[in-house]
Amino acid sequence: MLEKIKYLTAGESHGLGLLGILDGIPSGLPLDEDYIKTQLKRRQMGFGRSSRMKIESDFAQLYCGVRHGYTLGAPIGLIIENKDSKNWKDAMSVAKSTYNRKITLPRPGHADLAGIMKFGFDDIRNVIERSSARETAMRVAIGAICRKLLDELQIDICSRVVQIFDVIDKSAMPNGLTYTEINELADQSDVRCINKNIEKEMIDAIKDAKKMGDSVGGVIEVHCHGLPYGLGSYTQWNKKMQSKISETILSINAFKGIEFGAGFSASRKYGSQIHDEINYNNNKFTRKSNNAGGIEGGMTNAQPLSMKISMKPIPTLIKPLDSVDIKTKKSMKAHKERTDSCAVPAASIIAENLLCTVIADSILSKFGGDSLEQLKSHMDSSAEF
Ligand code: EPS
Repeated sequence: MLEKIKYLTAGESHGLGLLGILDGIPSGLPLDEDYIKTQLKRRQMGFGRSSRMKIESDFAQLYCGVRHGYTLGAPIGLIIENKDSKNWKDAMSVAKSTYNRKITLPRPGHADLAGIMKFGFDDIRNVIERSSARETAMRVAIGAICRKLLDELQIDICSRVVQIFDVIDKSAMPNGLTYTEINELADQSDVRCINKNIEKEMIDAIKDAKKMGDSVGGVIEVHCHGLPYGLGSYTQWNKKMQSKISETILSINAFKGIEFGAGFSASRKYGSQIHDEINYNNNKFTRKSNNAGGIEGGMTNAQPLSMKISMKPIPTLIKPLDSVDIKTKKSMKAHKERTDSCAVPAASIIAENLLCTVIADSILSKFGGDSLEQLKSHMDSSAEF
């Protein structure tokens, strides 16, 4: 659970828009809508997205909490308009309406069946609207504000796609590039794959899935550089850094697994092969490797944080699976509508920005400060990192 940063989102996929409130950002952080827009634009890219991404050009209006380009230390309010809502006026009317088209065929893998059972609905549209990954647009906007705070502290985040379906990019993270440069390289690719030899195969895998009316998932890597020792803590179960990160990352739609550093592969190795030996050079502890992925004992260890996350294929299928009509109980094919055949590249951007909420929260918990200036001076006067 986050301790210092609090946020909530609201909004339906085809309603008027998405709302967000972010609390806990110190005063004095330079912030403008263009900075957030850059991250929102990155989220909309990627081969395999549906035509919805052509309708939307996501823009988060900074509604409050910012004055003359600087945060006030007050809650920050955000609004993202759903441009598509004009096509859904009757279907999504807040007031009573004569609109009576109900969706009754739950999609396996989506929130549909459990959602109607939970809330007692007879129309799956009521579930689809809020369970849609459209909501992540607002979370990216919120994450982008946290990212801006991290920029000021020279903490960088990058990501790349390393697998789509069964096409795997086994190349190591390139040496000698900054995280900004890695993101630039990934952003130039339609699938955010920085290995040009593999990129085309990934695109072909998405094309094949689309042709078959199917969808594909994949695996992404996210890295964070510039962290001090001791974010998170071994002293209590819910303070451990990997728990905090996992809680947030696994809340992203369709994300199914996370591993840190060598992750699952460590279970096939001897301890002597996997733990990162310690050296001391130029007044600093250094490591010969980073198999721990930057976390030991639930705390950051001043090495780059590194994780892999797997995303399942999106459950809306143009060639739908078997389902049962919730009203008639007759076997039917599941509901289908406009869908993405792959959203893994977009998901990597969501993961990057949501990781920023956790890192910003942990930095604020450790160092404190009501203003950016105070936070910076607390960090400067703290121990080596
Ligand atoms: C999304 C908007 C949605 C989907 C996608 C994410 O647009 P629409 O439902 O109007 O086509 O493209 O949602 C899902 C993948 C899902 O399963 O709900 C977006 O803005 O990211």
